[in-house]
Amino acid sequence: GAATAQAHEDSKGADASRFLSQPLVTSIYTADPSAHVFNGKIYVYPSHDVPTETPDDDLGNQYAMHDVRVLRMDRIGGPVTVGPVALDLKQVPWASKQMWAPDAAYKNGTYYLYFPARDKTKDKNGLGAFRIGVATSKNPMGPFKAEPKPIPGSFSIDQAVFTDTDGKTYMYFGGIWGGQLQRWAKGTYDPNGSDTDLMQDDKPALSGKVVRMNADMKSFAEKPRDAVILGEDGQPVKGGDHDKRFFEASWMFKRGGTYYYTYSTGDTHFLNYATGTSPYGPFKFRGHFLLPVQGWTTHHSIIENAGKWWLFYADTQLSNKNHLRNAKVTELSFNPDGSIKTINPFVK
Ligand code: FUB
Repeated sequence: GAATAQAHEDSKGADASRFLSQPLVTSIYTADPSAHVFNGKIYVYPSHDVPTETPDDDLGNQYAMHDVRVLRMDRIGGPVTVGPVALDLKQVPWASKQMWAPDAAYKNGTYYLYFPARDKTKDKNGLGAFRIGVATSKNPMGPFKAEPKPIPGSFSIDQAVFTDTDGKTYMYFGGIWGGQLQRWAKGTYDPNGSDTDLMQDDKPALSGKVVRMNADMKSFAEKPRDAVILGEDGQPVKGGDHDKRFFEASWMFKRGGTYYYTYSTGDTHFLNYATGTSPYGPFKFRGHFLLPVQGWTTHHSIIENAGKWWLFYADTQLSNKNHLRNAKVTELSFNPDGSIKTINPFVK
């Protein structure tokens, strides 16, 4: 509406010429863009960032999103349509606040929207536990109708749903610090647990999670497993290795027979990739593919379209504020050995 259309004018943006690519849209703030090709069109399911007085903290309380709006384009580089509200937090019976990074999937005539939000419990900080919800629609732009409860057995944030070439669907999810993954290290939720990580720098880092979905696309077929990332020494990456270890923002894609597990390193602001021969991993660490953007968070998706590979990502060009981000897209290229050419989000 008019209020959000004006939002970016309240803040001073950065010099546009410094950036490799420009925002997909400027009428609303968008982040964590999950892109998909449905029926030949490109749909992006981003977080819809909103202004807030809440100051920045390590829990991410400044990310106060309360609805989802979908972006659509006929081709990359073409005009982008901003959809109406596709799902509002108020329509989700179990959720209290912070509707974060969404994703979507299609199966048998139905579109599925997945999203994390805090439930109505209270932890030591007076905040809910993150859970993952699902909502359905016959239209990729919504409106979506939410299930009354979160996905049973789901927790933490940043789910990404991947359907393999054999038709099996997997959800990758999790995030440490504000995403609470560390509070699930023993299998159940500790509402008094750490606000950051396990604080065991020389032990294996916390892993993101991977779980196969049932055919209903609304439930897990098994207990979530660890998506383990192995370093050059063949051992799981250590908790203290902040340039390599998983923080949040899982995204899986398959190229040839190789599974690319991609993720953010959070406090060191890299997008990394690790590859394997199974959707469950383990995944060998390969490197960074996006250097730090302007802004604290970095969260992306990768798709193939019109014979090329594309990286959707976000920065804070329009606002210069961590919680008011703008999604972007740029081409992603591979070397003959399958490694990804590292992208610098700034003009050299
Ligand atoms: O957008 C809110 C949170 O910040 C996301 O869930 C994380 O990936 C980070 O971008």
